[in-house]
Amino acid sequence: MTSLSVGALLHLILLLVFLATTSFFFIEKVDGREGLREFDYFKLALEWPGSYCHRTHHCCRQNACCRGSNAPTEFTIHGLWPDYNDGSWPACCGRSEFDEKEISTLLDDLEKYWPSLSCDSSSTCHGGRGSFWAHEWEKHGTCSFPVFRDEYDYFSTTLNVYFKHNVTKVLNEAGYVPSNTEKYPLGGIISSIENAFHATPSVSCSKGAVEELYLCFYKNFKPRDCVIGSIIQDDIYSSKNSCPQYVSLPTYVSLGLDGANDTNTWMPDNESF
Ligand code: U2P
Repeated sequence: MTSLSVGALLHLILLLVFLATTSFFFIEKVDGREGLREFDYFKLALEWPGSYCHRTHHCCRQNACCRGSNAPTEFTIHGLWPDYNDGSWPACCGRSEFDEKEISTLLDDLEKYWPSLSCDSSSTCHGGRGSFWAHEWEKHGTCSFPVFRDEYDYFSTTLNVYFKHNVTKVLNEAGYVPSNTEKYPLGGIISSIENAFHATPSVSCSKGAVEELYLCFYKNFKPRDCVIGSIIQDDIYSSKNSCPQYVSLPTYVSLGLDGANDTNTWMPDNESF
């Protein structure tokens, strides 16, 4: 009787340990809402429009690649991502849905510096689809608690951090100017950012062209390295995204919504008008 109780007790303890471990894993990696541990640092992800816009095969109003002479020619914002030091990150941490009214006073700046470079709508955390901003706020912004508590704070601070760290200007001043013929040493690009901001960025490429550049920050927005020791803080050096030793910063000529006159790659997307 006593030995049976001890055995049952041991089973119970093992079951409890198992449940505690698996539910922790589930909450942290899958659900990403309650019980989530606080993130470690921020990553500001910047997109190079010259690379992204080459993927635009049809035009629509929401895609900044379609703005003709007003299409972006400098790095634009992809998002401000709360990340963990182990290379993973939380996602979809809030139940509230994106509300554009909360950031109405920021819309001009967001259109200019944080535009969508695609005609596709983005997934939201509530099973639907929405704007690029809705996706970024719901997936990443809601996980940046307690640094940000609302949408306005998240978007306005991200814009300010972006304005304070002008990567395009730093690269231009170092001679890394947009070109469809030049190739630049990746090490030189990284060093020029390091010299300007005193922290090491990371870079991702597609077909030998810079696609994204990441600046990393402590929670107080002081710059920090994106790479700590031997741990690379994202998957940028995976075979899929790795940059070669020499990379390009391609330019892109946008024909614009009304300029799709004689090219067969630009088909106005009627449902978007
Ligand atoms: O890298 C592919 C996508 O994974 C998400 N990502 C990547 C690195 C990181 O540190 N944090 C992070 O969230 C991004 O997803 P998105 O915001 O585009 O949905 C990134 O594009």
